[in-house]
Amino acid sequence: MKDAATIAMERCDFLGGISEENGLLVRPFGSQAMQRAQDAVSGWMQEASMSVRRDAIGNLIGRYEGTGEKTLILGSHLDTVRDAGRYDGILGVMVALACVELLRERGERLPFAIEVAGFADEEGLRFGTTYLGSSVFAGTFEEELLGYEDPDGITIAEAVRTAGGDPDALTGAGRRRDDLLGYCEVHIEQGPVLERLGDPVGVVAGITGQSRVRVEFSGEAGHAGTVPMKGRRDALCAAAEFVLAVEEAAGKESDMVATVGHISVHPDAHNVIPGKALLSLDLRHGDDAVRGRVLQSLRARAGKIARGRGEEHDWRVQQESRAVPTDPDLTALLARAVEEIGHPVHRMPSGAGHDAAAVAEIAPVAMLFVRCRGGISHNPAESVNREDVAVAIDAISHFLELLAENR
Ligand code: HGY
Ligand code: MN
Ligand code: MN
Repeated sequence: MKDAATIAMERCDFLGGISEENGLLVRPFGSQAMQRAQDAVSGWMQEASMSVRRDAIGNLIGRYEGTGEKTLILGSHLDTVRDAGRYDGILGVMVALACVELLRERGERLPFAIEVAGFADEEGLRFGTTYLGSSVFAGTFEEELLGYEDPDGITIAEAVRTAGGDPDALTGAGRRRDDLLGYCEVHIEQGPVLERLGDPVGVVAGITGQSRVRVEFSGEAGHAGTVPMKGRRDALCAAAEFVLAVEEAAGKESDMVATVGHISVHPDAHNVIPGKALLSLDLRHGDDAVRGRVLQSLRARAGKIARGRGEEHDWRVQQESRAVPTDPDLTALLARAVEEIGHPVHRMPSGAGHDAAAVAEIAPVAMLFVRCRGGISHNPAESVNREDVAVAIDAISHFLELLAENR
């Protein structure tokens, strides 16, 4: 009989093979690949005696009934970045499912129901936003996002409808705070700290705040061979100057990170001076006031660069997520569970965003990090080992027992 950690790892491998493109793992919101992945997870949930549903935005939710009224939510996200690893998000859903399967094998029912959420969009790959799935779950979805378009001009509303959801029901689909005991998410650390400490798992103290901005510079397209350098209004040069300004600004602030992960030019031809350059800005810090100050200074800098080159620029904040501390009581119980199964408790911040940040709007949240090799993530080389996954399953199973004792 295979152990729970081996099964969880094998399922991550299987889901890692369900991609929208050949040759790399990419599973965006509302894609065929997401549908196929959810169908697989739904089957495993049903085998674990869970009822399964998809909510208005397409989050997959499996429910294991308990004997009390309240519900504990476990889970993470099933979407990925582009050229992703197979554990970011997915491992959290598989560990949650493994814990329910262990209860079912023992024929055990807890004094609360357990729901395992496979959120439909945490990365925001397709629409540049983040927490689309968990924000609907938390009742904080902003209606203005419905008009956001993906690179093919398809809006979120259209994508939700095509995937079988109901865009008109997104703002009202939030769960009731009173129904929920809390939310606990297991996620790979995506950093090197646990590996350096030699700890299999870590307890998350808080999740960083982030700003996602769409910045576009507009100059004048022209012939690469005939337009003299003096007087050009090259949009890509303005963007390049801004990218370095971002790196410089973040480097000056301790614990700040800033990334331009996407850039595209128009008309994107070897012999044409770029008339437009569109880039993404991802700015993060644990203190929202510091993040806000740097964001404003970068906005001013973008304007100054554009004016200095006789160009225009467009600055559009796609989304802001505040820094979120995890719930002290739930986190203390999770730390106790880790300690009682014999592992050191290392409390640590999360530089990555997680669905827990969105669900924290309606429920106490706690997070458990799992060591990952070299801290590598958002990269196909992402890797965890079976023993650490087994520790995570044991920790969450014991956390459930402690929570049940307290009911
Ligand atoms: O970007 C993040 O922090 C997360 O992976 N969505
Ligand atoms: Mn991620
Ligand atoms: Mn993630």
